Amino acid sequence: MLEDIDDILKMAATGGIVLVGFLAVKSFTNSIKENRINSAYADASVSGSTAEMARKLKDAFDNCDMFGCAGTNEEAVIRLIQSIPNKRFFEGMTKDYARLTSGASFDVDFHDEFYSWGNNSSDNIIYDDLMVYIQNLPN
Ligand SMILES: [Ca+2]
Repeated sequence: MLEDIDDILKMAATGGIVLVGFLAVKSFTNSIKENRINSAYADASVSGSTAEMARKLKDAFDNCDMFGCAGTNEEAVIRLIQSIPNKRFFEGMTKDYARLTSGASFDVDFHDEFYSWGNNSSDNIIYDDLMVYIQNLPN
């Protein structure tokens, strides 16, 4: 009986250590994630950078101001995509987009922003046109 209690205590102690270890690792990775996002935001303040483009596209997707969030700012998205000079810049932008959003995919978000209201809408045509534009970017 005493041995059983001893085992239970040992198990509880081991569980506690595992939990503390887990929480320590979690808080460590969270702080790394925060630092990454903060440095991405610092990069996004550099005019003409891929990070700035990523932030502007994210802002246009969300289209929020102090009064709330309106629907996607399609005109801004079109203008921004059409100002991307080449594939290399686009790829850098998608990496920065992930850094700014804790790992969200630009491609998935971009698709969702324009395809969320069902098929056959004019939004889909805008998306398809912009995808053609992106695919035809020079390297
Ligand atoms: Ca939106």
